[in-house]
Amino acid sequence: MNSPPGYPSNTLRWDIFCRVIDNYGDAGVCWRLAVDLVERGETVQLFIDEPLVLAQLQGTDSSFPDIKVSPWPESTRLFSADEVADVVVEAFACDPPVSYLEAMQQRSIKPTWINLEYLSAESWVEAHHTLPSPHPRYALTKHFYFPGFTPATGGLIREALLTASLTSVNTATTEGAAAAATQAIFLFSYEQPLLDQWLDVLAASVRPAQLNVAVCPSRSQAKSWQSTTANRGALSISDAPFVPQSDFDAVLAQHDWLFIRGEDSFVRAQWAAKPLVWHIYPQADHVHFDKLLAFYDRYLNQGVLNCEQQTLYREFVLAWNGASAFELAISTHWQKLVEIYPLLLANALAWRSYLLTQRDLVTQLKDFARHLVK
Ligand code: TRH
Repeated sequence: MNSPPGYPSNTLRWDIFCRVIDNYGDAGVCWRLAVDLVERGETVQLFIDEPLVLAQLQGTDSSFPDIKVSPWPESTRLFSADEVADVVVEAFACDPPVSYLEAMQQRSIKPTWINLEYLSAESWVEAHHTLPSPHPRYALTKHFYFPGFTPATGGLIREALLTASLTSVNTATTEGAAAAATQAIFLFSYEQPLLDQWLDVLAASVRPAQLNVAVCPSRSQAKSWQSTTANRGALSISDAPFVPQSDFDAVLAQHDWLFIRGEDSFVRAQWAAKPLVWHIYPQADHVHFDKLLAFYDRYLNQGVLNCEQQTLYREFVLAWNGASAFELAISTHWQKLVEIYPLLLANALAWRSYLLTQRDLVTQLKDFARHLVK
C-alpha cells in the first residue's frame, strides 16, 4: 500500500466512524480502538456524531493529538478518493455517509471496509467472523468483524502494555483482596429495580462493604435508599466520580467486586480479574439473556467452581439482569457468594489467563486489514 506523502510507509491510515446510540459505550469502544491503533504507529481519524460524549471519556487527557477527531460529516460534505483511508471501520453498523462510500469506490486501491460488531460470547459469532458482504450498489465489500472470547473470533481490545502491567500489579492486590475485611464494590449499572433489596442484604451482612457508585441510574436510587434506611449496618456508600477512560482500569483495580455494564467496562473488568456481575445492555424480546448466559457459561467453566457454585453465581447474575424467575437470588445468594469469594477470584484470574493466550483485537484486525489491502 503506497501511503500518501508524509505517512510512514509501513503504517495504514484508518478512518473510524462512530454514532453514539446512547450511554458511553459506542464512543468508549471506538476511542479505545483508536488509541490502541495509534499506540502501534497507525494513523487514525475518528468521525463521531457526539463529540461531547467523547470529550467526557478523554477528560483533560490530551495525550493523543495524533488521533484526528472529526465531527460526523455534514450530508453536503463531499470526499475525494485521496481522503479515503486504507481501512474504514464502521462501528456497530453505523452507516458511513454516502459521499464517503462514493469516494471509497473511486479509490484506485479499494480500502478494507470493516463492520465492527458488538461483542458476544455466543457460538454463532465464530461462523460469521470476517464474512464478506458485497455492497448492493457500490463495487465495495464490507467485512463483518466480531470481537470475541475464542481464537475463532476477532479477540478483545488489549493494549500492548496492558498484559504485563495487570499481571504484575493485580496479583498482589488480588491476594490482598481475598483476605480484606471490607469488601470494596464498584457499581456501574443501568436502572436496577432490585437495588434496594441488594442494599438491604449488604447492610445486614456482618462483612463491612464500601459501595462506590459510578455515574449511572443506581446513584440516585442508592441515595434515596440511604435517606430512608436508618440502620445501614456495615455498609458505606459513596459516589465514584467519573474518571477519564485512561484512568478507568485503575478504578476497577481498587475494588473487590465489579458490577459493570454494556461492553467496554465489561471487558475492562475481565482484564482487572475481579469477580464481575455484568448488567447487559437490555434488548427487545429478552434476546440479551442468550448473550448473558453464553458469556457466563464460558466464564464460569474454568475448573475452579463446582456446579453448585456456578449455579449460585449464574442465578445471582440472572436476577441482577431482571430474570423474574430468579428475583429472590439477589437476597438469598449474595452472602453465599461472599463466602466463596476466594474461589470467585481464582475463577476470574483463570478466565483472564485463558484470554491472555489469545491474540488481541487490534493485532488481529491489523493482520486482517493488511492482507485485504493489496
Ligand atoms: O455506557 P455503556 O452502557 O455503553 C453501552 C454499551 O457500549 C452497549 O454495548 C451499547 O450498545 C450502548 O452503550 C449503546 O457501557 P460501556 O460499554 O461499559 O461504556 C462505558 C464507557 O465509559 C467505557 O469506555 C468506560 C467509560 N467510563 C469511564 O471512562 N470513566 C468512568 O468513570 C465510567 C463510569 C465509565
